[in-house]
Amino acid sequence: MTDTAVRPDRKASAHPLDPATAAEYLAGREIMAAAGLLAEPVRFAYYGLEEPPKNDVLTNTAADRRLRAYLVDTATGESTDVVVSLTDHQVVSARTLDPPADGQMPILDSEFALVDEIVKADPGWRAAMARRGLHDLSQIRTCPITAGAFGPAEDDRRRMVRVLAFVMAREHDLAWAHPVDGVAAYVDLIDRSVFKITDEFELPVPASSGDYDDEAVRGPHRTTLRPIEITQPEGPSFNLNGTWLQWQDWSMRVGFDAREGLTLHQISLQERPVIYRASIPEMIVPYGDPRFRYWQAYFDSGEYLCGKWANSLELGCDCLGEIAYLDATVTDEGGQPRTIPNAVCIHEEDFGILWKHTDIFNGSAQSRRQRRLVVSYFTTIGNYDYGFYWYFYLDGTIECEVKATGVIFTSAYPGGDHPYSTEVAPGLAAPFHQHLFSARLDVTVDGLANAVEEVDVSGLPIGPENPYGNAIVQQVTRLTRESQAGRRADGSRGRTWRIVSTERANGLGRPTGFTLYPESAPVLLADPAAPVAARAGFAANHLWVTRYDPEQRWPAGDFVNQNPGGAGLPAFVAGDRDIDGADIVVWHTFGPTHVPRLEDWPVMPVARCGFTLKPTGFFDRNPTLDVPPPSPHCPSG
Ligand SMILES: [Cu+2]
Repeated sequence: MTDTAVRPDRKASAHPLDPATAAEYLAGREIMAAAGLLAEPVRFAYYGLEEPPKNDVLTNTAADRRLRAYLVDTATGESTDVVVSLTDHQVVSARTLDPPADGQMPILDSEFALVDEIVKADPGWRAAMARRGLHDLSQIRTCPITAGAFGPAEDDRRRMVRVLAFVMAREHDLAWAHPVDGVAAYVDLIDRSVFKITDEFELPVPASSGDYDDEAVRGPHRTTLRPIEITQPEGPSFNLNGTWLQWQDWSMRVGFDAREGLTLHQISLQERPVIYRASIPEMIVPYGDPRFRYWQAYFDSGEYLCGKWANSLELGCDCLGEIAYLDATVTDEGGQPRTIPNAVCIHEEDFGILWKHTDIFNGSAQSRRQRRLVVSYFTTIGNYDYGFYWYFYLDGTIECEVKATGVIFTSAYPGGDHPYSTEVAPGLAAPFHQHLFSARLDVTVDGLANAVEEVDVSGLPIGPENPYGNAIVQQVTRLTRESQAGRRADGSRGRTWRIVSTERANGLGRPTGFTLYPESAPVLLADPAAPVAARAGFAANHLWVTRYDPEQRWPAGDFVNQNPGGAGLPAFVAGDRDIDGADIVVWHTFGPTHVPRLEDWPVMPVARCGFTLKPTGFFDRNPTLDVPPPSPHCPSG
């Protein structure tokens, strides 16, 4: 084993953007307790750093260290959004939500077990299981799914989930292979009762095993793979000092939040600012089966909290080579700190050819190797696992890649040519769905004054200036106001969005910039009048541009769970602020529409999606001419 763990220097001094420490969580908890906010049975649905405003960080005047907590009284449902100052030892604000208008707090860890108890004690649900021949409740796994907001109004006033069931007949069986279809229990988490059961149809519980680690299912392990070892005998080329990460021309701070997971701060290239803060603060997975499960759609960040479920990564298994890990500190619902060891993985990778040319005139034959710095984490939200990867390349390219893997959500296949799902195993269906992520890019390309241009390419028709019809032009449209900047990608026009500095010019006198290259996959496919479309307004467009506002952090609003809709980006742009030459935030929706394949069952090979940012006139030429040949024996003449 050549892998070694590179440990960060823990003695580095604290920075205002460093994640909250265990001691800080405890100190904040004491302030809330002293203020009477933590009477039993109040629970923490979220607890994390409330970052100082950008200007305070940039001017080194961020003096106040604050934490934010979402509190839920599990007996009354009262929900309170609290900010405390650790510096001043006091509660800064405590706002009680009006859930039908504001939304509910995210799901609590304990609500998973609670739901199982409530459902299994309910005579109506037991009868629905018994009608399907399911009498041994110890073999049934319940799956609580966030409820959305579909009315009637008396339902939307409850803190509730809807519950589907799966059969797990023996230890280590894969329950997702055996969905109990047609029936759902609606559970009030405060009353602790099943208040409604929908029982629409009965289909046999699919029987084929999906236990992908059972030799009877997978067959014997193949024996033909020889070892691959990654060695860096002189160590990696990056430096990690506390949360400060520096590699080649790049530098940034690495943060972590229980809700949005990995956050990157103050990303600079050759000491020129590029992005003040980059993260994936929201995602939705809406399912497309219109029958009794029409409500199935998860906002994994806003409703379940992606960061809280981060995996501890294992050297040689999850990550290969010279790895530096950062632990993440989150809290349990009592507000007690919990460390996730090795939550963030940092390493360097060879990435094939950087540039190469054999010149037919001067005989020079040269090639250079590309490398990238990788900062990543993996989280498990129910059946799916998501890896969030940020790549930084020698040539200034930034790439964000999300790796979706795990187990697809299943139902029973009704037979025939069911239009909304794929039959992936006998009698087992996987409904069509989307995974739509929202990236928040608080851009600072060469400073705070930025603007966004939409750039399309097209050919021109034959005419006096273009007699042979071969002309290719760019159409550049400046997006000057928020109302104008809700945009969709267009692959047929090669549409990109160029973020330019309105203050700095390159050597040729043109604005320095970075271009966002989208993947142009479909945005939200739900009807614009659908309840889910109101709640996932961000997913109606690939691009949004807003004026920076420290309050505007969450694309689907602060409180996503059971939010009635309209929060987040559609509300942010309602003021139609000027975004030309301003301190702006670029928001990008991306992700696949997933029509499951048989090959996605029983565990799904990684499906990737993401976007790319490339320097565009940020440099005056290829910034990697100084990269030396990779090895003395490579031609360099
Ligand atoms: Cu999927």
